Amino acid sequence: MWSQLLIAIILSTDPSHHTLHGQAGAAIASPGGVGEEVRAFGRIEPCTLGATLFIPDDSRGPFSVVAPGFEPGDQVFVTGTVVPVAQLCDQIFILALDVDGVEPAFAGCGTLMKTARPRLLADDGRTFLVSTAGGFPNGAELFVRGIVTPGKPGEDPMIEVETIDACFSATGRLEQVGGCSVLRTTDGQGIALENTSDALPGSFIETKGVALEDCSGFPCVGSCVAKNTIASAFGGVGRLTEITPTGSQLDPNIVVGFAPIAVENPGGFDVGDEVFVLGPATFGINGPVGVSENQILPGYSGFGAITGIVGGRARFEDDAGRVFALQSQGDAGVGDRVFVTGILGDSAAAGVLDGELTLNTVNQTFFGESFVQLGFECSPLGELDGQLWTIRGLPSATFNTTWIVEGVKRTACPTLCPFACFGVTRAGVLKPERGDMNCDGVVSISDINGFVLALTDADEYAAVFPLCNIIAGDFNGNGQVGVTDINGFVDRIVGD
Ligand SMILES: [Ca+2]
Ligand SMILES: [Ca+2]
Repeated sequence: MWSQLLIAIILSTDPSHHTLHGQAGAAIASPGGVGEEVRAFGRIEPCTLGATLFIPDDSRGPFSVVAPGFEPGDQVFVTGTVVPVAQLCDQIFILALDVDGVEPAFAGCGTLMKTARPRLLADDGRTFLVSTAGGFPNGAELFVRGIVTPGKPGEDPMIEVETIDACFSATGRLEQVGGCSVLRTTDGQGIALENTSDALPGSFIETKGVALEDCSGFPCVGSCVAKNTIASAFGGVGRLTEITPTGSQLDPNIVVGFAPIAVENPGGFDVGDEVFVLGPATFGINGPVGVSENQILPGYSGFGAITGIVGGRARFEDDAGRVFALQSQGDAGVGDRVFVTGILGDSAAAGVLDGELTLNTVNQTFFGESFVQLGFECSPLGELDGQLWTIRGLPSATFNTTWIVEGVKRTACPTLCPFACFGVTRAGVLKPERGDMNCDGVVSISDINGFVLALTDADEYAAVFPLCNIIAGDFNGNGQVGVTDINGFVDRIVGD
């Protein structure tokens, strides 16, 4: 049975990249053919059943390895040979390395300190002696790569320097452009990367490495970075919900339903502002929890449709009639109803368009009814389109009720539950109780604004609460909301 499964997986494999944390479409590690010699810097990552993964910095692999004494996250230099043995790792078969040697290594940026012996104060807080300063001045920001040897008692460990160069550091989204892996930054620049490690196209990453002057070895034009390391970052749109002297909270909506994320730098933005945040992130079991040294720019999110392609760029018209040019259109085509987020920027065609959206996401949306139920640790679960989903972002977790939802089907879900995630962006209970004007399932003072709107401007009410039924404000049963319903509403709010 296992061999049949292995064959099935190999046959269904796209060898151009591998998915370590994806779901369906599991891939076998490649390239890196059997019999190939590997001598590479990289890092150790967890596998299952005690095995470990080696992820080289040269975009080969990953490979399963036996590396006693090393732990996930360790930077290493590994020598070995690819063998025709596959290890099941996180539901993916990974080719194994017959390891000749594993040595601790360092690859990263830091500040050169020219004391009696040159040292590197690494960005991760560690201090190393370096075998050479490479002619750089004191205080230089450098990218150093080499094998680490333990220091004498009381001394720092020593990096036997393999390369030492000026440090290049950037954060952005990994994209495939032709045959080229590019880091797309917030200013629109595309930087070709030598190493993409196990990062998936579309993911936000932080990379550190060496900026090359000659990029002729890369399959794309522009700037390029070699020997680079990859770390996960957070990039996305949300609303600032809180600003404190020590930082801010972001309620992110490209990742609908994630817990709020702590944002180190709120810039000049205020609570309630929609912003795009990008920076190195710390991650918890359910996704990102904090972003530091972040960029913060005006953000946008909205529902609408792709209306056409102009000059090679998709046009997006949102439900308010605003028209934007998109940097990328994802899998969506003209006419598709979508939910779009991105950085809101001025357009060169100002006056024609309402702006351009860069580093944007385009998700096709679902609109319909969902029965919400208890799923124990996966709660709440919802039925949509004949399938069970982990529901994220519902305004309340009222079980065994039917909601009208509009949102985004997400293939990856940042939980340990076996169901894919549905991110709710707008929701309303199917049959709101009388007085529940925002149709969140409960009657409270938060319904007052909705009632006033229903009373004064039914069209505006429908625009602000597109999933709600205005008839929830009809207390005297005459089929419409009017001044004769005010007493009933007030009685209901104050508890009769
Ligand atoms: Ca309500
Ligand atoms: Ca009425």
